[in-house]
Amino acid sequence: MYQRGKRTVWVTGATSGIGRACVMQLIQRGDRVIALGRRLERLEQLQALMGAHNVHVAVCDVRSLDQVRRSFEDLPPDFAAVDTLVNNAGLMLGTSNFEYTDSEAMSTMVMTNCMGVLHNTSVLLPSLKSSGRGHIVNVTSIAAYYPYLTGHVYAATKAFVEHFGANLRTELASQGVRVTNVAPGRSDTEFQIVRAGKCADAPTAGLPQLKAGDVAAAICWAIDQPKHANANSIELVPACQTLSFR
Ligand code: NDP
Ligand code: 8X3
Repeated sequence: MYQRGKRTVWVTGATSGIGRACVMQLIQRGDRVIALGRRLERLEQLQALMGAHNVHVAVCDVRSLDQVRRSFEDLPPDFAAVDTLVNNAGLMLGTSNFEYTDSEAMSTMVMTNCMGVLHNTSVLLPSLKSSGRGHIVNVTSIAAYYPYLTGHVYAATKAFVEHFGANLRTELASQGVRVTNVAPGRSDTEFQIVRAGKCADAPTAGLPQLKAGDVAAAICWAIDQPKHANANSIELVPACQTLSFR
């Protein structure tokens, strides 16, 4: 079996859901992880669970290029040689049609889902390149491919990341950096709670969902591919999630 060697992985959105599951699976496979998010208490709990020698944590809002840059500059030596970036932090806000969506929610989605990916990618890229085996995994969404009611801004941010990843791949392929887009469907995380906010029910309440660990396993699988192979994109949905009618 292919032995991929120990990696140093930067995971955004590690305080919950897919990001947290990803941190745990990577460490269980022997990797070192830098776990980022805004909620310090959650990060400290994760570090206590997984061990400080395995996981370095950093409070970082991905909307701020300065915070991303500082988090990278402050890495302890054991964690400084980052070769893998998982652009996972993201959110959807609101359950209404576009005309009832306020501009603050729109801006938060664009800044987090689009600019967050650009900030982390630009700060980490020199390290990924110099590692000689860099890998960027973007967590997008099936919303990037299949339109749905109330998807509007969120889905468009995920389409942005899909195209950014696919285009970035063309310039990085010759520089030893792989790019994978992972597009999950409905997953059992805090995503719908964040999305619905004060609303009682998210539109997907009660529907079958993937587990966060299912998506994390797909991310790990992509990272595990031998150096000569790249998983360009992975679309992973609950077996019963239909895509034209939801
Ligand atoms: P969660 O809400 O459980 O996790 C989202 C993570 O993003 C949290 O760790 C949160 O950390 C972090 N985050 C949000 N805003 C910021 C910010 N400004 N700066 C830094 N971190 C931030 O949802 P998921 O695990 O489901 O979401 C992970 C990714 O998966 C997202 O990109 C989402 O769009 C995508 N996705 C999710 C699907 C689902 O059904 N769950 C389906 C398809 C895609 P904190 O609040 O501590 O900063
Ligand atoms: C969200 C995808 O299917 O939960 O990214 O709306 S879905």
